This record gives sequence, structure tokens and C-alpha cells, in this order.
Amino acid sequence: MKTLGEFIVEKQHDFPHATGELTALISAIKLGAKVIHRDINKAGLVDILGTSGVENIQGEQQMKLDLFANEKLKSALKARGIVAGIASEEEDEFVIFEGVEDGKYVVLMDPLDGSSNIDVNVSVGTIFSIYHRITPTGTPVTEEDFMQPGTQQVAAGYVVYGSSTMLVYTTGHGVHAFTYDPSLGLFCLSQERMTFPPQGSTYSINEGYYSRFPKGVKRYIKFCQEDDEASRRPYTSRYIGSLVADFHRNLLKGGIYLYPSTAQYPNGKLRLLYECNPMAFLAEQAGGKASDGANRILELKPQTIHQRSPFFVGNTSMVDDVERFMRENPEQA
Ligand code: P6P
Repeated sequence: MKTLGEFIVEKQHDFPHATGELTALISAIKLGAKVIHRDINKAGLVDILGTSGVENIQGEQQMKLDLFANEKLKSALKARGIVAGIASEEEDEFVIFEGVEDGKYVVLMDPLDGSSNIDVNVSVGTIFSIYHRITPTGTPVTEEDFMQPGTQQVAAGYVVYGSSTMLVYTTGHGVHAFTYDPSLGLFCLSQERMTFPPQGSTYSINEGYYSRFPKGVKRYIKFCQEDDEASRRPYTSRYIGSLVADFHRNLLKGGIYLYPSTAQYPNGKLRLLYECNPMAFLAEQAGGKASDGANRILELKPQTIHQRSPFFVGNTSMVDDVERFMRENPEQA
């Protein structure tokens, strides 16, 4: 058994340029995940179910646990003294950590993705994305530090709070998974260098919105449902309504997650900076692909912190298929 802490230190020796600070940063996220795990598993017992009565900048109801997770992760990250600021789905603007102007890193996060599932006991997740700041240390971070393309990520990962709680991360040297053992309070290595299986046969999309999808996506969905034994079609349809849970299953079993633009979300629903980019980094490190239907997600230049993007992520061959149908059917509806 190897713990997350031991693994990071071991890997740190493999990469002399790595600093102990990144180790401390991922440990802060580990601590936040343990606290969130504890409270998610009590959700039915204490007053943290339901909405907070507050809307976030997206106009979405903030769940009590969203705000709880956000605060716990913020305090864990600030306490390490190496993160100069964060951007979060739960924060209208980026947050400067006063007194940590020397921090070398910024963190972007979705503290509790899929939180509407909490009240119905369905898996949810935490998503994080780590960058070196680009403004000089010793000064407060600026928006510029948070507007970097996904290719600049130093590390990224997620925690999936499911039948077990798992932390999955990459620093650009493969994707590694750790399972939480609550009896020990430790995340233990469960899979090193995770990769997508050679061929995927699951597609994850909210087909209830079919009529609102671009024509290329509609054609792809029909393609998934056609009989073709050689390509393992018809594919299985699996959609949990929680990006982290759907992504995690597709990473293990092979598949593709799709959230296209729709009439309701003309730029897609998922946020580029703290949902698409970290999952795209992981996908590419696991031999997969992430696209907005035409472009590599990681190369998109962010314009605003909460900007959205159409998102197609999973086995490379499946994402290639979607891009082909989008090229052949450029009509929006
Ligand atoms: P819909 C959760 O709100 C989320 O951001 C993802 O985790 C999830 O895949 C998607 O939105 C679900 O959206 O519109 O299908 O309910």
C-alpha cells in the first residue's frame, strides 16, 4: 500500500525540477477532500442538504454543500502559504489571498460539481486546476494569472465522491488514482498511469435535450445507436448528470462525454477554466482527447473566468467521430 503523500514524494524525486510546494498544494486539496467526504456522507443527517437561498454568478441556486466545500478548500489552500489566489464556480470574481502575495500558484476549482445530485444521493465531485502565476510574486494576483490556456496547467485532477471516494490527478506525467480509506484517513494508490481502454463503447449525454443539439451532434447520437459489431455499436448510453462521475467511468471503461451547445446554453454549459480544462488535461494524459467540437480545449484562450464551452471528452477515436460529424453537418439545429 502506498499513500498519496508517499507517492508524490517518490515522484518528486523523479522530477528534480518539481518543488515541495506542489506536493504541499496537492496535500491541501487532499485535506479539503477528506472534510468534504466526511460531510457528504452525513448529508442526510445534518442541515447541509438543499439550497442556500443564494444564487451564484451563473444564476444557479447554490447548494449549502457547494458553499461549504468552497470555504473548506479555500481555507486549506490559503493555509499552505503558496497559493496567491483562487477562482471558483462559487465566487463571482477571483479571490486574492491576502498575505500570500509571494505564492507561486493559482488554483481554479469547481468545489462540488454536480451538487444538485447531493439531495438524491448520487455521486458528485471536486475539480481542480493548478497554474504557476504569471504576474511577479510579491504583488497580488491579477485576472491575467487566471486567464491562461489549459496547456499551461501545472497539475489538475478531481475527487469523485461515489461508492468510494477517489482522488485522480496528473502533473503531466500520467494520471494516477488514489482511493480514500476513511478508517485510516489516507488516500492509497489504487491505479498508476491510468489510460483509456483502446476502444470505448459508452456515450454520456443528456438526450432529453436532443431537439436542441446541433445537427452534427444529432447525427453522432444516431451513429452511436446504429448496429455495427466491428465498432461495438450500438454503444451503451450512460449519463449520471455529474461530469466527474461520468468522466471517471469513461476513463476506466472507455467512452465519451458530450455537452454540446444548446438553445439554452449557446456556448455550452460547462465552464472552460475549472471544468473543461482540468478534465481535458487528464484526458490527454490518459491517451484521450478533449474538444469543443472543432478545437483542442487546452488551446482555447480564456476571455472571462466563468466562460463556457461545448465539451466533448473521452477516447480519441470517439471525439474524432464527433468532430467529423460536426464538420459534415455545420448547421446549428
Ligand atoms: P444537465 C452539473 O451541474 C454539471 O455541470 C455536470 O457535472 C453535469 O454533467 C451537467 O452539468 C449536467 O447538466 O443539463 O444534463 O443537467
